[in-house]
Amino acid sequence: MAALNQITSSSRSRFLKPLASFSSSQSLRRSFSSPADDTSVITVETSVPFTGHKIDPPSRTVETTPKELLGFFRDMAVMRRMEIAADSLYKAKLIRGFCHLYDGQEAVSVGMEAAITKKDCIITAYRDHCIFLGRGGTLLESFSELMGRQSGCSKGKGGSMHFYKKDSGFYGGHGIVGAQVPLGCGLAFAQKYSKDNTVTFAMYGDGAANQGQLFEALNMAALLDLPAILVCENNHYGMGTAEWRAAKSPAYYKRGDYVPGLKVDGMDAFAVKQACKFAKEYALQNGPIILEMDTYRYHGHSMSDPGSTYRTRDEISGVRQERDPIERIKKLILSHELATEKELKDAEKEVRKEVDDAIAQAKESPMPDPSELFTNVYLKGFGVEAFGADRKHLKAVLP
Ligand SMILES: Cc1ncc(C[n+]2csc(CCOP(=O)(O)OP(=O)(O)O)c2C)c(N)n1
Ligand SMILES: [Mg+2]
Repeated sequence: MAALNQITSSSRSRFLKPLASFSSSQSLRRSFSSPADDTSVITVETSVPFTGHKIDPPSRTVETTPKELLGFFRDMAVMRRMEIAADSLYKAKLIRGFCHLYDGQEAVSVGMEAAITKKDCIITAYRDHCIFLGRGGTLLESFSELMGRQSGCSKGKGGSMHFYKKDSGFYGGHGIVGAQVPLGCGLAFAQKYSKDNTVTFAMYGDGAANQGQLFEALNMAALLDLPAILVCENNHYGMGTAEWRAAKSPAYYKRGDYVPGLKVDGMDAFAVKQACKFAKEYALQNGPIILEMDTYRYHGHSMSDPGSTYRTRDEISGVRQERDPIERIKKLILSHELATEKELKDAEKEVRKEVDDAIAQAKESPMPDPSELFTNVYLKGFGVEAFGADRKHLKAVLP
């Protein structure tokens, strides 16, 4: 029962380490009486059955371990706290520009990572902070990027919407609604071409699901049997527009027509894990598949949206009470007696401290040098030239 205490006490500089390395580290092994304990098999049922479109859905029974359960709790607690802290930093004007928070949707990232490897690729839209953490990014890189500092994952030049981590298969971080889906299919094309047995998860929202480019990309992916998994994170709103006002059919898992799909409880990390494992196997053999993750965002669309004009407070608090992804995992931990309530509370306190420490460290990092303004924009030596309006007068050769 001392599991969580020991997890927390061993995590002094957690903000410098990626999530995955934390949850699989020696600290957990020390928490149990024998090394076999933290990997002993626990069987859980998903909250609701999967619903399939043109495919038989996987089983609701999912295998896990104490180590995974505690890791899920911890990783989601870090994500939640990071987003809440980002909200405060924004209000204090330390984060500027666009900022879209992910709290409520954490189970999608955590469940997906549990089913795949860092050789698989992920690409997403602008709600990208927690996806980056899930891929192994650190709190320090995240807060630095949010505050436009040099130690950010995009050297402080991308900001909230442009987090990247290519060394573990994270390709951003995109602000144009839906545009990441064709790019994701391109990644899947490269994976098929190089025969490396990996897949791409291209994530998009329910609003983006109505975009034409998504269907064009899906058509090509299906023609070429690309290992592309289209993940529709259905949080039920595109900005302030409810799904039913924007979509004639909000059954997004069916919207691929000839491409099979699966509807998944995106608030249940184990359902997400099961669905992503299933989808990866399917996509490697057969080509694209759609996963609709039924999820919810607690914050408004972005920082300029209080999030309460187009939905009721009761709706938000109802989801928190009934479906919260962290509470679900907490209940499982308690029912399997892997930790006590107090240990979980202590772990949350420790997470808070790690987040605060990371923010303090990020504030120490300088802003990018002005000379960085034109770096990483054009590839050097490609002869990019800027002409005047008449297209004749050469104005500048860009670096
Ligand atoms: C092509 C394009 N059109 C419009 C916008 C403005 N816009 C930004 S986010 C958004 C809503 C997208 O909602 P959804 O796909 O459900 O994603 P969520 O924000 O819910 O995660 C819109 C319309 C944009 N960024 N790009
Ligand atoms: Mg949405």
